[in-house]
Amino acid sequence: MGANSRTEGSNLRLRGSISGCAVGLPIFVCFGGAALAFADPTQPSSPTNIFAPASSPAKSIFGLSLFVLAVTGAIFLVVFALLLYSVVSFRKKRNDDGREPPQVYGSNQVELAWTVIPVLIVVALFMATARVIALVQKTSPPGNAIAVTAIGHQFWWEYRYPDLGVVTANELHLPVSDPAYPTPTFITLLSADTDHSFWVPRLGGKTDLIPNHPNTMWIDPQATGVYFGQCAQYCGTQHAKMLLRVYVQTKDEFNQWILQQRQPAFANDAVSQGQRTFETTACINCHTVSGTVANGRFGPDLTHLMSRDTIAAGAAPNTPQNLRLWIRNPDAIKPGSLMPAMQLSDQQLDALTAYLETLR
Ligand code: HEC
Ligand SMILES: [Cu+2]
Repeated sequence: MGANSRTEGSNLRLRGSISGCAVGLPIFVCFGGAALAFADPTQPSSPTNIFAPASSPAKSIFGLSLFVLAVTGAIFLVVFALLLYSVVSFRKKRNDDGREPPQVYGSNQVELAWTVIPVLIVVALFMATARVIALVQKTSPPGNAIAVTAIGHQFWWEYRYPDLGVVTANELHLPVSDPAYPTPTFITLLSADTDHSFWVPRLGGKTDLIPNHPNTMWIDPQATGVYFGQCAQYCGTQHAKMLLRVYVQTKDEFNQWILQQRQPAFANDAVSQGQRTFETTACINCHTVSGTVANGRFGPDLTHLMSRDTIAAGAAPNTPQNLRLWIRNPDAIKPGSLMPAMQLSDQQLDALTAYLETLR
């Protein structure tokens, strides 16, 4: 499973720690976990570590969460200390006479203090949050920005680069952004069916993909590498295997990748039998292979299938065995996927796999 199983494992770990906080484990356990997680930001303990941001929006969200954590942590400590003091110091003593202690009513100082201080705290939190929202939701791309349209499908991602003439699926390639001369990527988020959510924790916050309601987000990844994420909105049975992979490359590598993706699929006589099978079955109703009769858009564009490390939105590594298994019975890899098993013979499967293997 290689890199892929790593992602899934770490997603589980991430969720585990979040729900741990939510069900109310002692709060200091969560604080401790958080402190450990960002002990060394250069070495993220997991590829989806929200405490190791690598892009401006993720960094400002991270900074804000630290600020909120510090403020609420300080409130917690003060309140908890006062509570502890009262419980210990005013507990029932053996020589208590049982009479009611003196009652205090209507102190203007106390009333003012506990009204004004919380209001100031809320205002400070509000201002800090509003600042980050304004930055994260910036809508005007600079001239050198990369434009990408991401379309959520049950259960895979379609990526279009309208200015560069490239269409691909599941593995998003972007150039690294030098903080001194940022080249951000502005992503328009659309959905072909239901509600999805684009979440690559190290690059930015979640943004939903909603049918008939285009959303936008931007990221400027500042270090090369592969960033993982996943659809963060329940969109159907295989939502958990709708993984995100973002490949951040140097400018040269990225330009190289774009040039290669622009090429139409080149015909190869050695696999003409597989190509014929592909072009005479329903495959072409759902898949595009540019330069051929296949122009379906229900499933991923297969023109450069072999340039991808995984198939089925990160559900399995892209190996000949997995490809063959996938075409024979997609449910074996991704139960409930929207690609049908086509009841092909072993010989057809071999020919088809050989053909797909040439789509570089
Ligand atoms: C009814 C539409 C439909 C038909 C017919 C169909 N597919 Fe698919 N195919 C899909 C969908 C949808 C996916 C994405 C599944 C997912 O990731 O959840 C897919 C995924 C794939 C993938 C993985 C692509 C990737 O990058 O992840 C391959 C390869 C593939 N199909 C090949 C074929 C072949 C070969 C045929 C014909 C034998 C075929 N498909 C027939 C809908 C279809
Ligand atoms: Cu989804």
